[in-house]
Amino acid sequence: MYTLLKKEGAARRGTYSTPHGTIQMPAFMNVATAGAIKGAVSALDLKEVHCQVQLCNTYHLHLRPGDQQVRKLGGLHQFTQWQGPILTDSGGFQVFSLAKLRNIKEEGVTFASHIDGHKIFMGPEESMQIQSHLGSTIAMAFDECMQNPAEYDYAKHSVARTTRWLYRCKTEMNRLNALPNTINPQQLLWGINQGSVYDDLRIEHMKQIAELDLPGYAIGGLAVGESADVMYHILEVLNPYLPKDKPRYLMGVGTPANILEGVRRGVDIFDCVMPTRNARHGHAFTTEGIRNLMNAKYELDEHPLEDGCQCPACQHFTRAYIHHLLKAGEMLGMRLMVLHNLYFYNTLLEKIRTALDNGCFEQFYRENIEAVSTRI
Ligand code: PRF
Ligand code: ZN
Repeated sequence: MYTLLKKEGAARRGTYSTPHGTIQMPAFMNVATAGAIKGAVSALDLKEVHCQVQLCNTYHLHLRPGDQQVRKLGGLHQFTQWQGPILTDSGGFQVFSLAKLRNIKEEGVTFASHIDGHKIFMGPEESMQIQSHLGSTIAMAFDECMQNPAEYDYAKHSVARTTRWLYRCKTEMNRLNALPNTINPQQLLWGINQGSVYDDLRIEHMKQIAELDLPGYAIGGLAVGESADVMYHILEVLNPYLPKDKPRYLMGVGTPANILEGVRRGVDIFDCVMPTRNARHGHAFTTEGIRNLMNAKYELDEHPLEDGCQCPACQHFTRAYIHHLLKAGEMLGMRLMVLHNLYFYNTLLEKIRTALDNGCFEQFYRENIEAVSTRI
């Protein structure tokens, strides 16, 4: 259940209670695609970096190790040892971005596995069944995330199908939650808004899916190649149509600046591979900007990644050491970078929440929006 605590402009401070704990919002989800954060980070580390919620992927876990296997092992919470909320993405996005040779029909999507090429069918029912086996806290609806740019006529046709898929997801989720031996009989289904870059399609779709009175709504199909301004515009257009008493999730977004802009336009929760992916390439996020630890200027630098940072990496290790580890291809270099970046993202959201609590989010936004994207 979502509780709105405070508003500043369109920005919302709220809480979302789930059977696996309460999420303080706005929040950032830490991406553990195949049940682990890339960079050798476990659920035990996630606590240290102030993570509140973990995101896993239906598509990846279905292919490997298989959702039936995760189910036999007690579900994702037991399997990964993360006891807090877990959101699983439906496969709707990964099928379109990763799989080869896909064929979309009314029933669902046939595609070839990116691992060994074998043919798989996934539709709304299959996606719900897999997510039910995984036992996540929140299951995402099975949608089509269109390529950008998408033709208007194609987008219109696709969104209508995504709506029909949502009805099927809801029916199937209700059936699965009522079965005996379901891992999480209180699994929550969140809907996903699509409509490419077309205001009218976005609004029409949002109106339709809001009628289902789902416990949460995501905005999908953004950050897929359109400009940031187009993304912000869609958020503004959708704002009046998003249910006020439900959380709003902007899928796959984004940079620290995108997050500040998203919160400012009413978004409650985000996920992104950026903190982990950039860490693996040597880029550390800091409040002063982005630091490239591969740079030779850090060879003898005895400062932590960020002065004053309380993350597990910065409390002990120097830029010089991490620079060396990255150069030497030591896994520890990546791991320390990932811990720092996740801590940065999670505490950025903490600072945003504190600013909202104190009625000074606009000031926080103005003071940080430039710095977070500077390269230093
Ligand atoms: N749909 C789903 N997952 C997603 C997206 C989407 O549109 C996006 C788009 N940025 C990221 N992850 N199901
Ligand atoms: Zn740090």
